Amino acid sequence: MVNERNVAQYREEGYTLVDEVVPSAEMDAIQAPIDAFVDEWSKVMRPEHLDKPHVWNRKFLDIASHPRLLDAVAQFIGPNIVVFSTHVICKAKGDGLAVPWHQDGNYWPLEPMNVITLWLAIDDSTVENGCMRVIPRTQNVGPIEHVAAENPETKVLHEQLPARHVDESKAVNCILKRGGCSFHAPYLIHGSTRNTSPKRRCGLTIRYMPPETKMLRTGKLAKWFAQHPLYLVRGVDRNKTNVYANV
Ligand SMILES: O=C(O)CCC(=O)C(=O)O
Repeated sequence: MVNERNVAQYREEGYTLVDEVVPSAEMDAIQAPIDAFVDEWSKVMRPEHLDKPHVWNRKFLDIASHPRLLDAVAQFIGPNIVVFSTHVICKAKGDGLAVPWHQDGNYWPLEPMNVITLWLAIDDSTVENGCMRVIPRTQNVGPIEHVAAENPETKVLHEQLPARHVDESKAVNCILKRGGCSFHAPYLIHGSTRNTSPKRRCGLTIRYMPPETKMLRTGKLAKWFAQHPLYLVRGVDRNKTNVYANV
């Protein structure tokens, strides 16, 4: 479970890793619908790009509302919890794309940028199969302008941070067993390498925020987020900051 040291590490270094947030026996119920979803959709698109599945597949909203995940997230953002977004990033064995170094906050119309990503390991995530990598203590640098990604055909994103902002010698590998989670801050510099190993690497990201974070429907990403629903999955929004879809 998340403990005080995890919370302190998240505040100081912008990330933390927690084993067995979901115990193995309970992971079966989470993994089965994700595997089925990945198998179905990877026939028509790359399985790294399964963005926002919770908006049109109820099972993902149920997973994002799992009491163990919400109990964990509450340690970082408090008792009132909104699901902002989700993404299945599945790197097939032998053929997984890299995620270039980036900051998530660059893409999100949130104010303030108080949001946390929970990355749930659906498979064991190792250096060999392309686990996430983070640069600790970069969470407070604020937004940095991204540039076009090099070799975009090998990458999940088409933008990346300029190399001068990334000190790879400080990178930490987020090695996790299935059911473990990493948590990272919105401006933390992170990415991952390709998966050329014989093992699949699948992760489910869930982006949670407290209701005090407002989702803007204006600005450069207005079109992309115009219809994007928010779900208040635990607690209340006392100030009525956002409008929510039915859970
Ligand atoms: O799954 C990965 O390798 C990268 C995940 C990521 O960039 C994120 O969760 O923001």
